Amino acid sequence: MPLLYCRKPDLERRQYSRPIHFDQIPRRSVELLAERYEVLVVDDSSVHRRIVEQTLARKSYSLLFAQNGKEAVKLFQEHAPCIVVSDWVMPDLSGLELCQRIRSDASKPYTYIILITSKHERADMLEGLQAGADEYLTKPFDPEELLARIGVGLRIVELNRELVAKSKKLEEAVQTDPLTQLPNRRAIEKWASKQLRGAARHGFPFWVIVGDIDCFKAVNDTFGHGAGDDVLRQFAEILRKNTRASDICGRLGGDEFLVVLTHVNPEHIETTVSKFREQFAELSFPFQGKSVGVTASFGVAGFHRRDLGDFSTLIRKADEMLYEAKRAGRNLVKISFP
Ligand code: GH3
Ligand code: MG
Repeated sequence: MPLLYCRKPDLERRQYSRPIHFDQIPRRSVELLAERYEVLVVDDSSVHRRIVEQTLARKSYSLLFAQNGKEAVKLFQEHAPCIVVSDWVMPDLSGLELCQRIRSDASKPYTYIILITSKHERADMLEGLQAGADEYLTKPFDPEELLARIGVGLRIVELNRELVAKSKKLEEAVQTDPLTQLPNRRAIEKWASKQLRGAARHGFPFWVIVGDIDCFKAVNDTFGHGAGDDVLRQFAEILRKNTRASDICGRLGGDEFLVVLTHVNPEHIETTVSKFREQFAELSFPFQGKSVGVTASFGVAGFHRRDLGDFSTLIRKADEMLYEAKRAGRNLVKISFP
């Protein structure tokens, strides 16, 4: 029998968009906040499950119940509850093994595990903690203590969520160009090196395109740095809207941008890149009461699985093509076919 039953609180569930510190919010809000926390209770004894349920019913947690370890693993995979309150001795999978399974799953946010067991020895407690439990209570447990331990668990879970959210933001920031919000060189290189290995293995077409704004220094010198920034943002927008979600475009630095396209056949690459060039050349910038047009040149290098080249070699090749386009008069696309 898969899921025994799952009790949700009667109160309407509230969504909070960002983590909140417990000590920053009024008491009533703390109660409401509890509703977004799922607590998984695991015990093969229906009597013990009922006792834990009655204790936790004083708070508005979302409760999930499993009557054995296997059910608990299934519910954990589906719900990723932030707190697990588990018995130790169970017929199929013990509480210790459940702890180990939960700790070995790095894809889930941190789960606070409380073991409740009739094992009273100090060695048992140490074994439980070493298996991954955060807390250890012996039966018969004190309901007040269980609630207090869950409170500690929630503080830790909340801090952990905050940390994960902050490090995700930081990770995004170091990989994003602040002016255009496009990925920067570091992000593109990381993504492209992986894709290039895929292209070598599976033989799909892979193109590196370097785009550079023509005479951009003159835009800055004539209309000011703010106008130059507008041009950079518009160029970025054209690249972004013409790049599929499965590909990538970004800013290398200055007025130089990079696009990596995959799965485009050689007979279509010129038309595809010319679309970037044409759309940008069609724009008109209203600078100092004038309507100003700006163009860009593109160098393209293709990869074939026979090649041994790495990503930086491809950028270098695309750069050579870019200089050819500049030499030939600008507002052009030059391609090095693999
Ligand atoms: P070419 O056609 O040969 O590419 O000539 P160019 O003038 O575009 O090339 P150059 O490399 O001489 O000039 C690029 C300019 O881009 C110089 C630099 O001051 C300017 N630049 C670099 N980063 C920024 C930025 O973030 N904002 C603005 N407005 N200008 C920038
Ligand atoms: Mg330039």
